[in-house]
Amino acid sequence: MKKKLIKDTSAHFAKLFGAEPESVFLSPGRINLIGEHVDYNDGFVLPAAINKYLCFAISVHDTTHCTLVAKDLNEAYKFDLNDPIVPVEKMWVNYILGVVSQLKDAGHALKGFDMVFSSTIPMGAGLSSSAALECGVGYALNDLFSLGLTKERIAQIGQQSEHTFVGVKCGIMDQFASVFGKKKHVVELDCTSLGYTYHKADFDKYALLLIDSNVKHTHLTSGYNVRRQEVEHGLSVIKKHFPQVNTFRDCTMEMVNSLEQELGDVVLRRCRFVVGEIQRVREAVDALEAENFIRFGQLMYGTHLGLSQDYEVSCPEIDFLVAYTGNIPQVIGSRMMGGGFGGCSINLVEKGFEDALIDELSAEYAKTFGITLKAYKVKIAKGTTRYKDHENIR
Ligand code: GAF
Repeated sequence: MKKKLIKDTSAHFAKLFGAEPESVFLSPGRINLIGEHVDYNDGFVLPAAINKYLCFAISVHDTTHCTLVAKDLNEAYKFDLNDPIVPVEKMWVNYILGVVSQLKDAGHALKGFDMVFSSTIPMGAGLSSSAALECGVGYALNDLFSLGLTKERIAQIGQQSEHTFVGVKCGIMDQFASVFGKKKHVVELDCTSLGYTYHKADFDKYALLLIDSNVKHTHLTSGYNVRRQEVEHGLSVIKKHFPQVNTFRDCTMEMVNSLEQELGDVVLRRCRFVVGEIQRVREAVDALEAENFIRFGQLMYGTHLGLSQDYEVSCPEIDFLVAYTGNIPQVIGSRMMGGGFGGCSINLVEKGFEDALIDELSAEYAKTFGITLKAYKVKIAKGTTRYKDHENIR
């Protein structure tokens, strides 16, 4: 699948530009085991890069012209590096321009380039195709023009691109996972210091299975930014009463509950979720280290409950998919994953039972919602990289 993606992207490049691409880069999507909506709340997260990729075929040249081609959309966009770089109407272009504009503003010397990209990451499924796009472009330009950026900086540039050119005030998790992914490992990321630890993602007799609800989410219209405002307000109230608190990780549930009146029902529940989720990730890491997968799975269900009832970022379709697995003994953990309002659930399922689960869920889901679901058996993969062997693939 990866080789086919590289082959097809390179062939498309050759067809359009009359020569093979000089370089090929791969940038993966991500999953997140636990730690949802806490990356922008100074929490800890446990994501991993997966074997679904955006592939970039690129050649640079001695002009200031750039041509971007989104193969899957059959769309192209041209710009000149000497012109002011501002957001445009085509959303996919903005993820890229946001990166280029930051590099330009930082005084990096860029040259013109032609780029074709294509993807095996399903769009709108909560697998962070946008972070893969931003980080893939940042990584490729850093490599091609020897800009000397660290991987951390590339992730931050990706995040910033989303803030300024797309308008989603996302945290750093997706970009970090895409760039720092390691085969067969999850990344425990401290979202305050950006310190990280890899843990073996070996769930013994359990496999990771993503169930795509086929309910498309877009964070912009879905209230992601509203959640951020709500918790920022909540934290400012907590800090006023508890001066020892700097971030949510300093808060206890008792502190939050003591401010019920002033926070009001909605903000109270948002803050409760955040405090609980930060705690759950700590426990989940311990459970993973102790190979207590049953406990890990219970924590996943706990996260889902909080996301659904307190943070209110789930949807009836995903709630159904998660609740249904509660009656299936071969599933030990399930929850909505990512920003929410649609997308995928992530499940820990006994190996060998995945297909039976997919069949059963598909039938029940179609009966209830009239929607066909998709399932992805993902593997944990390496982060953004230059693909060295592309010439041998064709
Ligand atoms: C989206 C965001 F982009 C991430 O930063 C993160 O907040 C996630 O939603 C929720 O955990 O994917």
